[in-house]
Parts: sequence; C-alpha cells; structure tokens
Amino acid sequence: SSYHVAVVGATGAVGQQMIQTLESRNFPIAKLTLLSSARSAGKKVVYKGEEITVQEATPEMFEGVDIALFSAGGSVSKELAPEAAKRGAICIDNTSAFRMDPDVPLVVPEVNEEDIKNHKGIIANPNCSTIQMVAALEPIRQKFGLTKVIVSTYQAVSGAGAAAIEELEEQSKAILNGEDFTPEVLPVKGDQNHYQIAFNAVPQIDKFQDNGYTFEEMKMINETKKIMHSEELKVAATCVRLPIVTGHSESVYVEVEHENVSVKDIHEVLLDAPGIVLEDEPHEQIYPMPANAVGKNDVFVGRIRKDLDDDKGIHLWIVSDNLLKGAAWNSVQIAESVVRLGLLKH
Ligand code: 11C
Repeated sequence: SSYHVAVVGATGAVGQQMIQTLESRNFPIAKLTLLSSARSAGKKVVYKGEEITVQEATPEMFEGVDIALFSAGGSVSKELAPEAAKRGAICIDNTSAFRMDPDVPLVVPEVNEEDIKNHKGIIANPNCSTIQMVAALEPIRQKFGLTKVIVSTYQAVSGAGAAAIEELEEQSKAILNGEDFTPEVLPVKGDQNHYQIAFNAVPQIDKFQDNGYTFEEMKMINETKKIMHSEELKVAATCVRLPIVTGHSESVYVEVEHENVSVKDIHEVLLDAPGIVLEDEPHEQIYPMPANAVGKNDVFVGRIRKDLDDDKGIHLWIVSDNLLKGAAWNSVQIAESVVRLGLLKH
C-alpha cells in the first residue's frame, strides 16, 4: 500500500527536513500534499525531482489524507490537527500543542513505540532536546533502573527556526565587521527583550514560567516522565542557547538504581541500543560534537564517566541533529511505526 501524506509547515526549517526524510526513507507515498500559512502558499518544493506547489492549510485540504505531519507552530496544530483527525487522518504533531494531553501518545519509537496503538487521531512528537536524551537514557533505565536526571543543554539556533539561523549569521558578520546590529528574534520571538546570540551563551529557551524554569526546561522535565511512564523519576533541566546552527548537545548526570554499574556496563548497553552511536574513547579524543552529528539520524553518546562521589551517579554527553532525530526523523519514524503496526485503514 501507499498513502496520501500531508506536510503542514512545508516551507519551514523542520518541514523541509520532513520532506527530505520522507524522500530518503522512500516512504510509501501515493500523493504528497504540502501545506503552509497563506503567506508561504504558492512556493514550490521539489520532491523526488518533481515540483509541488505549497497550498494554504485549511480544514478541507485534509479530505482523503492518511497521515498528516504537522510542524507549523502550536496554534496551527491546535486548529487544524483535530480537523484532519476528524477527516480520518492520523496526525503526527511536532509542536507542543498536544504533548501533555493524556489522550495523545508522546512517542520516541526506540522508547515507547507501543503507545502509538492508543492514539485517537493525534500522536505527538516530543521536543528535540527531550528526544535525544530519552533515546540514550532508556536502554540504561531498562538495564540498571533510573531514579534521577539532571541535564544542562547546549542548543543550536535552528531549534528556534529559520529566522534565528539568519539572525546568528547576520549578527556574526556584523560583529566581525565592527558594524552595529539589533537583536530581534532570540532568545524568544515575542518576548520582551532580545539579546545577542553571536559569540554568546543565552540561558533562556522559550518563555519563563512562574516557577523560574523556562518552558523548554519544563518540556524536558514533563515529557521525559510521560515518555518513560515514570512520574516518580526526578528530572531537572537548564537549557542554554549557543551560537551553533544545528546540533543540540547535552551534559547529563543520572543516578541509576543498581550498584557498581561500570562505564563498561554502560558502553555495552549503548552499543546494542537502537539509534544510538557510542563515541567514547577519551584517550583517542573521540567524543560526540554537533558539527559531526549534522545530517545524521542517530543520537551520539560519549564522555561517559562514573561520578567520583556517588556510586550510582553517571555522567554522559549526548549530541544529535535537532532537526532530524529531534524533529523530522522522529516524526517520519512514528509514521513508519504507524504503517508497520497496521494502524492505517488500507
Ligand atoms: C529549541 N527545543 O531548540 C526548541 C525547539 O517544542 O518543538 C522545539 C520546540 C518544540 O528551540
């Protein structure tokens, strides 16, 4: 069988990667409908050598669609995913609109593929920084138990979209040329203040919540518990934006349940883990870096060390392409699971 697939947000940074990933995976597509806001409608996008005109996303456009991949912002998903689901499509939503809805599975296929079976028309794709972390921690959790996670992130600007990439590039040029510039996008479009990102580190991703954590940090905390089905897991996060175009990095401290777990034990588990590449040879200076992860679907893990004070404490460094495993690839992977699990009507 092959399917009618729609991509909503087809001209965005993630939408473009979704289309490329559908092509490179040779996803069974009978018809591809590309949708966007009215502003971007009319643009042309090439899929398998053919130009497809992007159309304005309206409820009627989802008639006959089997799978709809959404990455056009939370408000678009809130409005249109229920419309698409009502018309029989299975929606895979890459925004935060439905992630914490108890009726919506939140899925990283390596971790909780089975949750897809409980869908009611919408399946949520987690936040990029959450995905790469849980993909690397789940095999450790399964083998040794997991009680606590403390993560600090080093996130690329492409997580904030095409305008943020442009801002980093323009600002970098301006600074190197000794010219003036006015930050307008980062840290958060629509927040009160904007700060320099070039040659800087900004400890704010998304807006602040009343508890002093940012929304990005709360996403990492709440989504991790939901995906791992573990409300009792202790999670804390600090999310920082760096002047990197693509590739999120994370310094992660975990505490496991078992005693005497060695670095070698962790290596063995990760060597067998799906979607994980171990890059951990300190004496050869081998460790993951975002520049090497760009364009790859895998999650790279290295710098694995035992904590020097707590026998149950382990430190890791986790890197992945935030637009691929963090967004487009995980979404397409969910679509592949939907097909494999036989959840489509034909
Ligand atoms: C970032 N993690 O790097 C954000 C982007 O909830 O899907 C992803 C926003 C989301 O800026």
